[in-house]
Amino acid sequence: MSDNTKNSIINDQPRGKGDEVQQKNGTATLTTNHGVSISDNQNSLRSHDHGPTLLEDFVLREKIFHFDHERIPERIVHARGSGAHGYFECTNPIPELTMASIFQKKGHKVPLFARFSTVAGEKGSKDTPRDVRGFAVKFYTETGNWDLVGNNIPVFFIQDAMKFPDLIHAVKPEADRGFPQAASAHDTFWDFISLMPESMHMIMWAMSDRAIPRSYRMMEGFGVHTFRFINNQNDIKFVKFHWRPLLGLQSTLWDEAVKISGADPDYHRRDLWEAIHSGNFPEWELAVQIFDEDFANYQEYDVLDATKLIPEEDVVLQVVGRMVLDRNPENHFAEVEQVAFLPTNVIPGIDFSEDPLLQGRLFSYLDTQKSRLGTTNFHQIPINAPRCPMHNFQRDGMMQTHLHPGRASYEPNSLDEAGEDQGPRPSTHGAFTTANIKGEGVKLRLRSSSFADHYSQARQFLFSQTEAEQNHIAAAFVFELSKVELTHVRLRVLSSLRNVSDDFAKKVSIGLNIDLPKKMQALVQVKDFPVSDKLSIHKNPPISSKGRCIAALVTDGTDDDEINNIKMACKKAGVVLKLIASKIGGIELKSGAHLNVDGQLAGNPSVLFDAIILVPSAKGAEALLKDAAAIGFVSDAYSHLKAIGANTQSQVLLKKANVENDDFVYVKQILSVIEVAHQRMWAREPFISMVI
Ligand code: HDD
Repeated sequence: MSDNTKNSIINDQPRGKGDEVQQKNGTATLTTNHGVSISDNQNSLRSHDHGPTLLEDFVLREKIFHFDHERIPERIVHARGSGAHGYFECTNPIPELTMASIFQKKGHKVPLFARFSTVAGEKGSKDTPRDVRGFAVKFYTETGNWDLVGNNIPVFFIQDAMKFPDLIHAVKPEADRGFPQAASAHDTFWDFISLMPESMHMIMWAMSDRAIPRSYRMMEGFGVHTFRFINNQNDIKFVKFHWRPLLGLQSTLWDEAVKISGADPDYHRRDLWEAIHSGNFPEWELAVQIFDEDFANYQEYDVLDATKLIPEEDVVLQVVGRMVLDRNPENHFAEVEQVAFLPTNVIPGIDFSEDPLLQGRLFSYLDTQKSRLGTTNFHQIPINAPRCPMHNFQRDGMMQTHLHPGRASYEPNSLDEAGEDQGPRPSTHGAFTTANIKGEGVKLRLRSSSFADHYSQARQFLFSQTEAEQNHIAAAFVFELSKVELTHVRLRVLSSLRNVSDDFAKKVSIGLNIDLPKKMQALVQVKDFPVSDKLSIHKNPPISSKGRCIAALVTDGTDDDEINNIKMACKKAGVVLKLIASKIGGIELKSGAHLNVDGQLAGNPSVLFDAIILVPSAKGAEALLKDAAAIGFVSDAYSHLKAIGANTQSQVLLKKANVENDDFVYVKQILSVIEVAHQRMWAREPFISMVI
């Protein structure tokens, strides 16, 4: 039999917020999904105190039922992502080029939601693998939602959507073993690549530092495909879209990216969240490249081929507006997970091109949203819903949340003649119109011969990089191909690579210590295109340390003035300062005052920061000599080519970490570190790493 006295004691245990307190404070009462208030959220209903749980416990049943169904299928690609709200502001109207509402008036703003992602990894995978990054923006315009669903690399692996499932199957964890996670360094990926020479241009980008960005805030975005603009006179122009980050382009080093994965798998998500949370709103310029049929006809590549780009030197970038991300999501699932991007979401004034990759995408995304979000009514989820009026005769379906009044759910109808609402009607005024493009020919499955040159732009990309960047690309090839177990795959990659550059392929083969195989037959003669400086990160460095993060390593006895000066200088430069000490409880400064710190040394290796400053006391420095985390903190910063500021007391640490003095090791004016936190000392690299 139940012991009522015992039961009441257990039920009355403190729960943080008691019912009366909740009511007095105006806190909402806990209810079921159907609005019935719940008195006890700790105990299920049982037949007696040691008895079985009763079937009638609808509160328990509903809670567990809902929990069991919390997950929805993750995205097939781009599963791992982070997002934020913001706005787009038109800075340079272009009504002469397009009737798109957002480009008509200077200062005109529309809200938007952006989502950045990796491609290959699953939803819970790390943020910093070597991978392409998704760069998707949903503009909620007054003429409908426009989704620009791009990447941080301006070209793609394949030319035709027909190959997309194969590409993704090849890069995802291998079918039998289920690994590796979020990595391209494995047999099936490189097997596919070696058999698809069209991927070589994209592969050069994927092996470059573009694929290991420092932050979502510091990468470019590209619409990749050629699109069309249409103006009010029905004039048509080709257009390519580019996002340029105000903080400049910046990447990590490979060894750094690997270590960040362990130290903080959420590195990019946290970075974006914290920047917005602290009011440092990330910003990008939106620029367009405009060209016409004539220009397209005279290029040595096809502008409808997504494995090709148009160098900025050939068609200048015209800035039309800016995107500012100024609000973090309130609920990751409701917003970042449920946001559904559709390349088919275009607005009047913007139209597709016949790029066969884009054409395939136009099918794919609608399908995937239904399978992920479970209903054709996914557009009613708040993050996906247009912010402009929306009327049609589509009805019902699973999870219908709109109540459509009236008798008619068809068009045409004549209910107005009976005095009833006839519902919406098509209108030519400002409506979406497809560009009138003439086409003729024979129905076929064939790739145009203008898509045949797979190597010339790959070569152009390679030779547009600095020596250090080329070395990084070679090192990435060596790393990835060293993980490949099938010898014939390695050889086939090298034989294809010889078409990009014999010297470069030789360099990689030396790194692998294997003989260079015969050159793969290219479909057409490889050409030498002029170098394009805009393709290099190092040739277009960020202009200031704004938005970067510096760590100051402190110990008991650290000088108060030193810390205060660092704090002030960081604030002035717009640099985030994190104080790191051996223990999270903080330190006692030289003056005896207590100093709170932001992180514990063991959990905050220097890979998480753009530069470091060492300001221990003499006694503190001696103690740190016995701490591997402290030595690693210094030696990693040095080998990752970062600026190091070190006060006199910390010289012993530099010595123990084998740091050699150079222009980026500041032992006198340690505050100088703050001005160069966005830079890396490339000249140091040949001395400390096995660059090829
Ligand atoms: Fe895709 C998601 C970008 C080719 C099929 N893609 C997805 C996302 C981005 C891109 C950024 C994530 C959007 C988000 O944050 O939710 N995809 C690209 C780019 C491509 C590209 C720049 C080539 C230029 N994609 C591509 C092809 C196909 C797909 C050729 C299929 C034929 N992509 C998908 C998808 C995804 C997707 C399976 C997965 C989740 C989703 O759509 O919403 O439908």
